[in-house]
Amino acid sequence: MTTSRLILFVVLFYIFIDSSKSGETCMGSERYSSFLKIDNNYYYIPHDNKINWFGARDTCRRLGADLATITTNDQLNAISSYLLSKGYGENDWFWIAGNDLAQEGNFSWVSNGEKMTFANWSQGQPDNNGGIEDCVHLWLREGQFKMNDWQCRNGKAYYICQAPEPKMVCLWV
Ligand SMILES: [Ca+2]
Ligand SMILES: [Ca+2]
Repeated sequence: MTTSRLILFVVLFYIFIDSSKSGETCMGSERYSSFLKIDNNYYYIPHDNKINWFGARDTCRRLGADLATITTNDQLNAISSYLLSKGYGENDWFWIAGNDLAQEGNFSWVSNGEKMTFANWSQGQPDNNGGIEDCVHLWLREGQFKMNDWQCRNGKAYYICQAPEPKMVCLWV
């Protein structure tokens, strides 16, 4: 065995040991994907299909996570910078956990039930347009990803899941 092959073998062996520590095994056509660490939080931001807010929340919950709860400007800036670095633009909208489903105009986080004490709304929002906008998403406005209220059921967007700790998930591919 040459030295380079030996090194490759050792590296693969440690990758195997490391992945087996998670206690999860992806089956068949599934593959692992990890939550991204952005600033001090862990996110999963798929960019495949657009779904409504309820579907987005269900998907996050199935992954042991929830829709993202953004409580500081630093956290929003970190997410916004990441999305901009990936080239996402004005047509890429991302659901987060904010909503005023329980009481019009009183926004809270579905993830923990807390009131939304922090928000960075884009200009003129939230406007509850048509009387049916109760779920919050991020969109690129005024050079940064900011918040807008939109239609929970009829609105289709990407979404941001947030996990409380580092996480690997199995995904269908
Ligand atoms: Ca509303
Ligand atoms: Ca709106």
